[in-house]
Amino acid sequence: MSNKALLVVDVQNDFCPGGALGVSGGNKIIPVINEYIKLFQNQNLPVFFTRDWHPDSTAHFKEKGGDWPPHCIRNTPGAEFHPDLNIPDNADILSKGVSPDTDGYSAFEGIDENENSLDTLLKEKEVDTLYIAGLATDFCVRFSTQEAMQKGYEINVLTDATEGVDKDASKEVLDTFAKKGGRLLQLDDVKQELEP
Ligand code: VGL
Ligand code: ZN
Repeated sequence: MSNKALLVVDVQNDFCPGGALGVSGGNKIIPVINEYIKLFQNQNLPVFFTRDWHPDSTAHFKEKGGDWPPHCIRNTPGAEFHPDLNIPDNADILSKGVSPDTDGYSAFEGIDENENSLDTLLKEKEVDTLYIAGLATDFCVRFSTQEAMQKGYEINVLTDATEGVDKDASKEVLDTFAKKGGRLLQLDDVKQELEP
């Protein structure tokens, strides 16, 4: 039984340079993420993708008291996954921040097209260990990782496959996870773990 899964958070146009909330260097991690995807696929391990998927008016946006300019409005080009991201046909995609009164920072708030939560899908596949990549280190990756730890998952943050809005804050976020027992890994570490 597989117990490891890859979780790719919010690699969408609006979080990449040129997007509404572009993370500087956000596109540079995509080739590395594609390597992780290949690695997990080759071992028949599940790969999950989240996407920020907001309505056009939401309490998450500044105009309604939130923190952010409009971004990742569902069914717009900014909300699409970055075209360089290799999404396998059998991947599970979870949409989050869908309702007009939530931020949806954590992947665990996401639902798939059948309204299954991430936690349900992970339990179904007997996943107990997550490898987490994506954008942004100091927001959605952080909240997703925190919630995964709270829920009892073993967590590995892929430091060469995540990028933050605030680079110093992102460093601190990673340090905090390491202190709490999460592991910080890079592609070579994961290759050694997964490839027999
Ligand atoms: C995110 C800010 C606003 C993220 C989402 O995916 O990290 N950040 N919405
Ligand atoms: Zn958002």
